[in-house]
Amino acid sequence: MYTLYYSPGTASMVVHLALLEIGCPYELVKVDFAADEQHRPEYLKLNPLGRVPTLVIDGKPCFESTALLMLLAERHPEAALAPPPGSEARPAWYQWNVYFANALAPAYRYWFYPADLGQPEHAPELKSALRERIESAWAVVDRHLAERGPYVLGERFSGVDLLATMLMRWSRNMPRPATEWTALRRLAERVRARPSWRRLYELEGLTEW
Ligand SMILES: N[C@@H](CCC(=O)N[C@@H](CS)C(=O)NCC(=O)O)C(=O)O
Repeated sequence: MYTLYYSPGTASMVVHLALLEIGCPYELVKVDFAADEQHRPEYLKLNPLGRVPTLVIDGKPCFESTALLMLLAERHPEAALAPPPGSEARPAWYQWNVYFANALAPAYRYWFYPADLGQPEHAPELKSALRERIESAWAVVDRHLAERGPYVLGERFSGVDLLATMLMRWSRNMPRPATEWTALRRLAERVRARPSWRRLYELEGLTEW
C-alpha cells in the first residue's frame, strides 16, 4: 500500500502520475504549503528535508521524486514504465532519469527557491546563469528527441517522459518555456494526452498547463 504526500503541481506530480499509470491503490495526503505543513514536526519525521514528495511504502517513508519514479517502475514491471533490466533500452532509462534529476531539477529548485542560497531574491547575474543552465539542458534533450524521439527512450513511452513533462511544465512562465523547442513540445503534447495526466489534473485541481 502506498501513501503519497503531495502538493499540487510540484515534484510530487511525477510520482502521482506513475501511480496513476500503474493503476494500483494509493492514498493521497495533501501537504499545505500555505500553512507550512511541510515543516511541521510530524511531517519532518517522514521527510527530514521538509519537501514533497514523500511516498510511504508499506509503512516506510521514502523521498526524492526521481528515485520514487524508478522504484515504482521496478515494483510494477507490468506497467512497463521502464525497459526491463538487461534490455537494450535500460542504460538510457538510467541515463535520462539521472540527467533530469541532476542537470535540470536542481537548477529549477534554485530558480524558484532563492532562499536556498540565503537570498530573498536572486541577483540578476545569478538569475541569468540559472536560466542559461536550464535552457542549455533543455536544448540537449530537444536535440536528442529530434534525432531519436519522439519519446525520451525512442519509440516507446516510459516513466521518464512523465518526469520530462513535469519539468517542462515548470518552465511555462519562465522567459523561454521548454515547449518553445519543437521536439520538446511534441513530447509534452503526447504526455498531456494520456489519461494519467488528465486524471492528475482532476485529482490535484490543476488548471494551467
Ligand atoms: N529533489 C527533490 C526536490 C523536492 C522539492 O524541492 N519539492 C518542493 C516542491 S517542487 C517542495 O517541497 N517545496 C517546499 C519547500 O521547500 O518548502 C525531489 O525531486 O523530490
